[in-house]
Amino acid sequence: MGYKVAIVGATGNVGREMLNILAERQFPIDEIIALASRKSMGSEVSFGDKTLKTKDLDTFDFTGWDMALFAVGSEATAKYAPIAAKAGCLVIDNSSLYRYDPQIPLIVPEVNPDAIEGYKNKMIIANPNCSTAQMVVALKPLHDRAKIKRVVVSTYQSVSGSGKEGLDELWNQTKGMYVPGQEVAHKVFTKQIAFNVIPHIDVFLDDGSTKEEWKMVAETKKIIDKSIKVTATCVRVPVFVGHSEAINIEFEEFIDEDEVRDILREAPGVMVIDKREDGGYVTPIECVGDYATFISRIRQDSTIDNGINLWCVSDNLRKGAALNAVQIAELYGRRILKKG
Ligand code: 11C
Repeated sequence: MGYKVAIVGATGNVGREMLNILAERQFPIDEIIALASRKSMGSEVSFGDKTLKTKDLDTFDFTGWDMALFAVGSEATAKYAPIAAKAGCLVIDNSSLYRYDPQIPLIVPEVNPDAIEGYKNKMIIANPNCSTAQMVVALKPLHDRAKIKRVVVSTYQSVSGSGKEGLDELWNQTKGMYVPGQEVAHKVFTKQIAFNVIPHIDVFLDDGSTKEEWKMVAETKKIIDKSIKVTATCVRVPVFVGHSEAINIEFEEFIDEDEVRDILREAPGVMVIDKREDGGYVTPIECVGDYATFISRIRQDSTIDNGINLWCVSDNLRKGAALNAVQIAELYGRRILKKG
């Protein structure tokens, strides 16, 4: 016996990955439905070796459905998630709408699985921002050993974080550079992204940081420990898929680089690739389609007492979004619904 699962926003980058991952992981499904806005209705999406025709989200009745994985913007989530939740269907939401609501659990299953019990509050569970998800998977086992005081992180985020339009802009702008008269102006991004980097993701806040940077701070505190101080600089880079992060960690207690490597080798969801030689580290192009968060370049930071530097790479559409949502669905099935 399996579950009845709805994918909301099935035609987007993340919705399609959710379907791929549910099929890959053989999630126990009795019935699946792909939902989309009326304008995408009828489009076809793949689910394993099957093809699903998307149905109209607007008229869908969630009664009797176990869970709905939402991969739409905050506006559509605000409209439809309460309808699904009210019908008794658990919402696993990939937007940022509910993440900071103290009543709603924000879950990375390798890090804070026990937070699942909070599903009862509103029948909604939030999925974190992609740049947070991969970072907390690496930080948690180290925090458990030596207590983290402060994290300084710089991100190198791929354009797929901006959706299909971001992917198209990088592709067309790059091609256009070589064809006189076919140059493509920036639209999705605030400056040219081809052959460039842009230190700006999401909107600016009053203190000069961006909302993407603020999300990394607030979400790390909510998922791991509110005492951890985080300062972030988030940068968009001309990479299609895969976010990278240079992370500097200051601990309460001394921890040496070999122990960090050993702890991370054993940590769930983490893969350590760390050879001190040419190419002995992971780059974003190598993480595409993978489930793991890859850690490389682990080394002592000798400028502070208890410091470690590391490099962290993951597929932002998978661990950063669709995979994490499916892992939450698995956790909810295993711990709460217990079917099958
Ligand atoms: C990006 N991290 O790379 C963003 C995308 O809060 O879920 C995901 C935004 C979010 O642009």
